[in-house]
Amino acid sequence: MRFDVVTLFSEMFSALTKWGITGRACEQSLASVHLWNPRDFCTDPRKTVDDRAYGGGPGMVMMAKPLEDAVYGIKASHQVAGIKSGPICLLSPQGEQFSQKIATDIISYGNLSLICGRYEAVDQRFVDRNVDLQLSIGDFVLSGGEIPAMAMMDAVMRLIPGALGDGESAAQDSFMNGLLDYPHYTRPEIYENLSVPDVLLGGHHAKIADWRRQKSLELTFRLRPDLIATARAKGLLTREDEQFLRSL
Ligand code: 4H7
Repeated sequence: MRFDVVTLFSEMFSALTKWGITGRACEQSLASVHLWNPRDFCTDPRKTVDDRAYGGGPGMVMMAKPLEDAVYGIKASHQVAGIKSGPICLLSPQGEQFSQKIATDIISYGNLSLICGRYEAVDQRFVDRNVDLQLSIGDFVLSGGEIPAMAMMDAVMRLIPGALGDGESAAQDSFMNGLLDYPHYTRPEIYENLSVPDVLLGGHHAKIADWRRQKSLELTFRLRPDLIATARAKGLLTREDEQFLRSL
């Protein structure tokens, strides 16, 4: 999976490329992150990437030209590599809500380009001419698109075959089955007078699986009833699941 990221702050991406599961995926070349600085595409000596907003108001606007030239650079580089360019995505508070479903869709594109906005906004003409989709990680405003880009890239990288180690499985991740995760426990068996549920100590694997499934269902029912409705509509709930839900 290849990511091309247009950002004024390329160093931020070492948080993703140097650490943990995403760092390992990059090291093993299961994922690659290509960073593009719009400043490198400026032609003026000052390397200007922002300017005041037409119509007035506070804050600066990212200029269309350096961003568009960076996108042309990305597309030329895809051509050299002999790959078809995937979607160009702007991380934006106005975007469609990112989800596990979208993460699985992105994997199938093979490559994705991410545009990270800074300052007050991005010139709309760059968006209209170059951006295929806008994604948001939630209803809040950030100073830049870098953190949303990294959040999305992390979610996508976990889905690359081989990116997770033996102990980790994307298929078992919460949300892959449409439900919230069940509670987890590790040593010690008693912590501050609180014990681990008996069933987890018994070694009866079928009983443990049933308990975990029921905890997932119960938590999802109480905290995110909307997810139960969606899982039901997708046929992800068994007759036993439905019977258990009725008992709550
Ligand atoms: C595109 C356009 C994503 C990107 C405008 C990005 C939240 C999210 C950004 C802006 C983002 C999200 C620039 C508008 C900074 C606000 C103060 C970057 N914020 N910004 N301004 N929810 N900001 O996914």
